[in-house]
Amino acid sequence: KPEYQVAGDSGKTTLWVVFVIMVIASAVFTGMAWRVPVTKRLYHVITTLITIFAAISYFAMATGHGVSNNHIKIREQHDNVPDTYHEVYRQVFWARYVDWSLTTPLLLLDLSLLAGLNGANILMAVIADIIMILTGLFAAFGSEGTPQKWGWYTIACIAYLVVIWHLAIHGRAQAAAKSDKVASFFFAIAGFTLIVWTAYPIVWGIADGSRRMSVDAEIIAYAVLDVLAKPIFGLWLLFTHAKMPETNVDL
Ligand code: RET
Repeated sequence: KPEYQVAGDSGKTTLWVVFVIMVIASAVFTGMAWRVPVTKRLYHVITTLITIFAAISYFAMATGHGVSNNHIKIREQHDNVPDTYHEVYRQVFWARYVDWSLTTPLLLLDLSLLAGLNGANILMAVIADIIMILTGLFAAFGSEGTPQKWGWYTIACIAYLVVIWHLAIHGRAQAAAKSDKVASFFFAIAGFTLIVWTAYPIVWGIADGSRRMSVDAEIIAYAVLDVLAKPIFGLWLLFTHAKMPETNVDL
């Protein structure tokens, strides 16, 4: 008899709570955009799109639509009798990957504009980021729990290192060239981003990868990270931008 790993009440409630937080954040960021001239709204537009995409994805997950029951077979070996298989169906929320493939590039764009990164480096960081999310999707679905999924996971982690490289090395150098204030703000907010983002592959490895975390715990862990990575990040960026004219971009 197969085992079903599915969301319970705490997971479902959490999905709705985060949906509401993302809607409120989108409204707040829109209100903040309206207080500045349209030529100074680039960070506002990017940051609002991030929370709107997250709200849509959380709505899909909360209503039970952005999810699939992923089948895996775990082989059990016995002495002198044929192997048996333990079957597990675990809910995998594919809506997250749709969300991440759009929102993580936008988050990187926010950081890149703040640093004053050049076009070539921005594009390379964004493409590496998209490769990270798509290979993460292959890891989640591609291989019915076979070891190959860790191959995809490894490729995703290498792509993540490329993202970190562009932001940490080139981003920091460019920010330092702008001004001391921009440099220290970039160091703080990019450092915060690095810590929060790095928790995602850790949660993935424990939950989706090795199925040692319940679906509810997984939902709650990602919920905390998503609120930090999107609304909290956005508030910090937009409020600091308002006080720091050096962060303006001519685009
Ligand atoms: C996966 C699994 C494969 C290995 C790696 C991953 C990284 C994911 C990251 C996600 C960041 C998401 C954010 C969402 C917005 O709020 C795909 C989990 C490296 C870094 C910031």
